[in-house]
Amino acid sequence: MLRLILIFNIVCIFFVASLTISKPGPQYPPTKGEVWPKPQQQIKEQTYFKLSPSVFKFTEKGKSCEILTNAIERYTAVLRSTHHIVWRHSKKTLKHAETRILDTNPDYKGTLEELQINLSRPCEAYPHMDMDEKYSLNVSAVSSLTSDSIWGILRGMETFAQLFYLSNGYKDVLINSTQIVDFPRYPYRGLLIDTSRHYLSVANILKTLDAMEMNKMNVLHWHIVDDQSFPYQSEKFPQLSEQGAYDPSMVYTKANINKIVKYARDRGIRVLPEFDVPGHTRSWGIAYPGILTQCYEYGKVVGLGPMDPTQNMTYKLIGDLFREVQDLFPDKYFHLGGDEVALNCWRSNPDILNFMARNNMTRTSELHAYFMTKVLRLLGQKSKPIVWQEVFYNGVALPSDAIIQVWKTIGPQDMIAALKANHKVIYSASWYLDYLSNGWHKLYKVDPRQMIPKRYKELDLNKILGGEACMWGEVVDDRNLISRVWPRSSAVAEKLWSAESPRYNNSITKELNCRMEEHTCRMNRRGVHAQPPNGPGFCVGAI
Ligand code: CP6
Repeated sequence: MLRLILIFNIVCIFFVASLTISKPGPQYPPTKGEVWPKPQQQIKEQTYFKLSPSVFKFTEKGKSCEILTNAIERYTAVLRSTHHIVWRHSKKTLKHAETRILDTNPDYKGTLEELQINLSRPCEAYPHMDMDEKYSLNVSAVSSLTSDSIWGILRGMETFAQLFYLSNGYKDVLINSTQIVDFPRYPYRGLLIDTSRHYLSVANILKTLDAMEMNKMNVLHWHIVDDQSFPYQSEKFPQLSEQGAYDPSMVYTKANINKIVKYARDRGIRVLPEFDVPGHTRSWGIAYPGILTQCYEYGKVVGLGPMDPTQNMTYKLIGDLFREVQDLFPDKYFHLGGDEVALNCWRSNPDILNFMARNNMTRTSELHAYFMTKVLRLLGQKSKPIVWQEVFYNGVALPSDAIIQVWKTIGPQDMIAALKANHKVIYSASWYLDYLSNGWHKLYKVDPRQMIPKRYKELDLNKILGGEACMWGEVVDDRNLISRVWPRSSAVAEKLWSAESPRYNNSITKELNCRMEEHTCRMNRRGVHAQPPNGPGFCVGAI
């Protein structure tokens, strides 16, 4: 009898559950004109304006520069294309509970004529670690965007574009009266791309930068070469890519890189180059086998491993190559990699063991430290180093301004260790996009500073500069890059920009889902083919 009741209960639960989830229409209707990532402070009123793209203009009231004129051109096009959705749908009737807002509505305040842009200080040439991204935006009868910095203006223009929403069955583009003061929670909000495991076209990298701009991310970490291919075309060492690239067409020329760096700069995005040494360098060894270590098994050479730290030629090539790269990438930081070094290959090589003995080293981790110390010196004054966490753990004497990138532990331990040693850190362990099980909610539950237990009062949490979503390229090429990265990286972007988020509950989750639904559709309308975030739904006007 008890069993029967239990079965009856289970059947009932299933029945009720299936009744509640099978409503027609989208499960999470998109919000209207909500900004992603959410601004720090915002007041939104009921009153609203209509966009008429033939009337509306951005006007420059303060300082100006090429970055600003380019941004005005770009966002004018965004507003026009939003408006094009209107005429594409102007013959359709209202659907899915759309309400009609009439011009006679007392909340209607007419058409929006202009946005005044008040930049109070001259533009900087390139974005940088300490860039000021704060802005104030006021949408009213006289609308204005104010910032001390061109980077703040760029962030504010993106916000402004996102405040518009389609209404009246896609027949109108509206914007509510709004006051926003906004600034980032973390200064470093990065995305890693890997162009060695699969080549990514320049066009696709530019598309990625468009998407980053829409999410207020500010660092493209370009893991440009690795074991599998060497697509960087060097002027000093052309054989590296002639022999190490997958195909002669799959290279990045100096002109390609200049274009990417400038495109990024125009969007307030830094391009951080990574040349990962001494591991992950197998492709360098096609043209220059002498710089790699011969690995031994049972007294025989079985292949090539990490760079050979005992050869002067290794450092000569690295030094000359890095100087060239430093001239090409204006960023103050340079990522040296230093992860996953096959120390057992070093240990297998009699010449290396000999070198270690001569230099009083007993462990291969000391050799790793020796190598990194020499490479750090090769960087000179021109760049500051970023390294993967192993470099720190293997005991390299890192300069105080070096940054440690944590990738191994989901928990806070590795960050705590680096902070205790007074280093700055970037966190990425929880934000690997390779794992398809990392859905956007899982990524959204992470906040690097919040992870540090309160008892570590002595740690300076401002030394956690931010984090990075990592899109390693083993199973990612031009065909699936964008939809794998977006909108999952948008979750990371909001955690790194917006104020600390409240604990999850049903209403917060629903609001989050609806905002994410709108943001994903917005990216698709602007040509970024992000995948659907929440299951069943629809997006009108995607291109
Ligand atoms: N390539 C390089 C990789 C990874 C790392 N470095 C990596 C390791 C583990 C996972 C994903 C990526 N593919 N050069 C480690 C930083 Cl799960």
